[in-house]
Amino acid sequence: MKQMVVPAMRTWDIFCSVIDNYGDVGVSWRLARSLAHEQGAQVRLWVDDLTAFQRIRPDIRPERAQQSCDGVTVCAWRPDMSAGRPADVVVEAFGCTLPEAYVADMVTRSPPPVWINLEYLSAETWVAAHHGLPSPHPRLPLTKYFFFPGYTEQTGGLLRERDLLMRRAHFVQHDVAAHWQSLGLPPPVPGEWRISLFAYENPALAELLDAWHASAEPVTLLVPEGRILPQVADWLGVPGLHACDAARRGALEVRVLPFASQDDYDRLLWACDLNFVRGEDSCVRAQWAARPLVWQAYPQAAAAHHDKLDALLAIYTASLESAAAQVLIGTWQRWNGVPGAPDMAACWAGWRAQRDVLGAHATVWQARLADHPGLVDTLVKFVESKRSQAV
Ligand code: TRH
Repeated sequence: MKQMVVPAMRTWDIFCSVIDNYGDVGVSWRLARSLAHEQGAQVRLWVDDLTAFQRIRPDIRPERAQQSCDGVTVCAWRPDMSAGRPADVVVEAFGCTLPEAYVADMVTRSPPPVWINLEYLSAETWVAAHHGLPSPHPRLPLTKYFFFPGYTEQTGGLLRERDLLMRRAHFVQHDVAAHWQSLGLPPPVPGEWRISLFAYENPALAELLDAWHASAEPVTLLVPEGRILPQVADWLGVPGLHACDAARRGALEVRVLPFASQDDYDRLLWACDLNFVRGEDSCVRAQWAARPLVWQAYPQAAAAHHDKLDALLAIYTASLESAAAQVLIGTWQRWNGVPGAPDMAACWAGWRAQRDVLGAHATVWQARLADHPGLVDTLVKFVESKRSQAV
């Protein structure tokens, strides 16, 4: 019997519209880069806001219609764009809606491209039931598939470059002191906390800074430029804060860092004892950092993000001993405005008491996540299965 030959899917078009912040382009970029590096794919990444992209990848030139970056062809997604022949695989990141003309061109390919809608990450249990579902186009002979990242094998997995854990382990062993030096900081003194803070505006910030101000151990707070800075400045009683500013109040030293490249931000997460992260991508990176984290979910209407918060808390704390779990849950809830959560003074006392337990758990959690296949491998397998059905 003749074996069916499935054409290789070498070309990928990834479309990303930047709504606000950096998560959408951050995730799309990681996906594009890994497909090119690890799968030998020819990837075009279409982004409608290259200035936002440049923040996380400083060598991007926003004025260019097309440029090559780390093996990926980065294209400006403009209303007048002409993409030419659609790729073998088309990824619509976060339901960004493809250009109509491009969709019309997809029909002219036989078989048509495999069309993926890459969804937002959530640990909620409904995700497994929705992962991989088809959505036929209402008029055209095209099917779009919903691909959900997630924390279980019933989902699309988490983005993780193949060499990520190795690079991190090498950094932790050899490069942390040099990293602090590059940020203008001495090595930490015994007992000191080095904490990174990446956050949206947050009403719980002042009481958290109060707790660190009064802390028994020194706290060095590293704040990359961003939306939280005006609130930090208010608390310090200064008119404003800029990159490289520093201030000390009690046990707390605040250092403002220039917004880093994505790769440098990873290194900051690896180096710190505790990371406050927000949104989606930094939350995952903090988990790969094997350091304790406090997550601020992207705020949604009717507090829908509290369900996401609860879902991640449930799996993250499932095997954590009760006292440490209570500290983590209380802090995440307070940081996300969940009514009835303990105040930050109580939370911080808990962190001090549970420091070792929470630190060890972060390592265990990272290893557990690493047992699952990564998102890129899972996506490629999924796409191959859809293509073989189509030929
Ligand atoms: O920027 P975000 O708040 O993005 C959010 C979320 O992704 C949310 O799900 C989405 O709906 C909303 O945007 C529109 O948080 P996130 O996802 O952590 O993305 C931040 C990116 O910025 C991440 O890739 C890390 C990167 N980063 C740097 O490159 N340098 C830095 O100094 C910092 C602080 C972050």
